[in-house]
Amino acid sequence: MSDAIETRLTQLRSQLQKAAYAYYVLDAPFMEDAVYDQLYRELADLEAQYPQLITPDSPTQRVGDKPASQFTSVKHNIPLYSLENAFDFGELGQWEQKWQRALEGEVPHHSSYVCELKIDGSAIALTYENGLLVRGVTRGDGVTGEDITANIRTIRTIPLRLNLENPPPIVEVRGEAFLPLDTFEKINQEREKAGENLFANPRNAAAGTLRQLDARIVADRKLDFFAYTLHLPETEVQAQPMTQWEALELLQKIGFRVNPNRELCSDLQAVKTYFEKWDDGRKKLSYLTDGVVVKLNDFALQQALGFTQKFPRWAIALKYAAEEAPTVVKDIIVNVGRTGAVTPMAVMEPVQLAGTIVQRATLHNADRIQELDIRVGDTVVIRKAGEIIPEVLRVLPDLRPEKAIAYEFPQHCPECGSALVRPQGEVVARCVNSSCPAILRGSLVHWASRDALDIQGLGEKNVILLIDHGLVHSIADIYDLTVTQIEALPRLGQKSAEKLVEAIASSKNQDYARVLYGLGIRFVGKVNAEILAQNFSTLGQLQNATFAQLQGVYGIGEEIAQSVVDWFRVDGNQQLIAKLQLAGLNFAQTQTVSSQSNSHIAGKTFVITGTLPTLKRTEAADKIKAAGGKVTGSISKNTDYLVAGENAGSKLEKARQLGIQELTESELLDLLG
Ligand code: 1X8
Repeated sequence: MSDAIETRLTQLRSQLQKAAYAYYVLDAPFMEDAVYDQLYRELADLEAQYPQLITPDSPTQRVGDKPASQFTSVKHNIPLYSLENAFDFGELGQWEQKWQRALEGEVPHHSSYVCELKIDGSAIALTYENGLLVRGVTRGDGVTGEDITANIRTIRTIPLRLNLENPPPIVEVRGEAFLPLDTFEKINQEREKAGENLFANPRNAAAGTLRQLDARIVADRKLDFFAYTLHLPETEVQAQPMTQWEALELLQKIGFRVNPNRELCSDLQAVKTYFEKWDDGRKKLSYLTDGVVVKLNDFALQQALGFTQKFPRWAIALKYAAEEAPTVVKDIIVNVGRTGAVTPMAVMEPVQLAGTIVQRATLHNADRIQELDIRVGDTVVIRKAGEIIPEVLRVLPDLRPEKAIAYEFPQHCPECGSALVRPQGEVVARCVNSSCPAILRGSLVHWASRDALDIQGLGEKNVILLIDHGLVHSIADIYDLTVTQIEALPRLGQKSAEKLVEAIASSKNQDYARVLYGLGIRFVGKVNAEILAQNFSTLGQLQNATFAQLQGVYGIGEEIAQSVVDWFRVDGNQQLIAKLQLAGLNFAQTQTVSSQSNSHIAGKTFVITGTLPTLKRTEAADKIKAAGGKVTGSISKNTDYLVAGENAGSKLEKARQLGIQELTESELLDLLG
């Protein structure tokens, strides 16, 4: 009787184990969920009836039922080393030279490299005795970790029994436990609802989960695991893999999930290709990675090289530039822009982020500050996405110093002291004093910027010098500057003064659309300035245009039309125009365009989207306009051509729906002749 039951129990366990391996590790399930559940229930029922027959590797034994009161410290049999980091290919090359020099005169010292993604999780060491999982330990300080066996057992991709015929007495497997991104988000959503502190990132969430005393909570959290190191006893001569590549294959065979995105690379060039390929590819993965682990494939060479005090000499982590980083807020300041808009900024301890050192991040506006409840002294997580200014993503309240006081948004402009205005329903506070030095500074920097009047040498530093020394009180004043005045300023010699005066003078030749853009009228960006210049060919016409006339222009909406009308109503702006006109700036559309016009392009409307292979979008637009074409920002039925580069998104889709002709950059260049 008991024999038949034991046989059935063994069968059930083995079937369920195989099914779970196929499901979790191979990602190739062969058993219906319902069938699995039914077999599982049969096993659980039998075990309830015959508790003396329960084995520790039974699938029912993943979740223990009693929370632990604390974890016990365990010394690792073999220390868990960390990896040396390389932040660029130069450092990777130095590492190669170093290990090759260390092996000079020894065994043949060529080896291929194994590249594996570096998982952003928690390192774990697993011990199997006679094939059974007996212990799971955190990395700790590398020498001593904590026994978290009960929690480890809840991870479905960690086998409780090795899939090996005659398992060696002891096997150690190492790898990375992590939380999949979707699980991380779900956990944080639930924590938010429950009013609990949020985890800063999936790595913290994984580490926090592994140290949960109640394994039932851990089981709910759906941790996962990738194995990457296998230690067999030295006596296991036949079974011993010779390379890292073989070790990974063996790990997978005996029941572990091994990251599939590994590659054998014959040299550093191939490593570089792998690294670059995965810089994009990793963004589509369901877990976070922060680099590539490069290891010498040949175990004989690994052994010959050994370890330094801290690292293996035969492996290195080539890190991707971080896009999120924690840092400490030293101060909260506000910046007054050229429109008078007041933007709060966090000044932080400098931190490496996406390849640059960052010490300021935008806080957007007063509402956002209140939402974050950010305070001086807080530890925050900042993020940089693309070229956008870094922003503060969240505050880590557990790390807040006791004395931190809530931030109060200023009531007065920090530059001129006048009261800030925040109209009802708007999020932005503004300084409305038109002679505020901050507004003049911002306006002049914009006037001189590349897409506006493009005045070389008139960047923010020199603009501040000119204003602080009382040489400039309005944009128009720069046209009266003399070499003598400028060379008297600190840090500006005769040569640069002459150059600057020359650059200012030649800005008078810039076309009318650039002048319009340079005026900094709200909502009149580059594209709208072009449209306005084309439809109102002198500044006089534009100034006299009614709201209805403006709004009647294709591409000019209500908001823009109103903003233009409002701008011309301001006395100060009228004075500015008068002075600029006197200085000789271009206030009319020049007609040279038609003399160079190209019959394929002239009068046609273009939209440019995505990344072009050689030209910047602004360069392509300049070429089209020089040939008499029009460039607008959005697709409509009036669009003639869409010039599409890489990563063209919704515009391409819309153009296809409307049947608009698409051009590649080279087709555009052909049309341009
Ligand atoms: C750490 C990690 C390693 C690997 C992946 N992710 C990690 N976080 C790997 O080798 N595939 S190796 C490692 C270590 O040795 N400290």
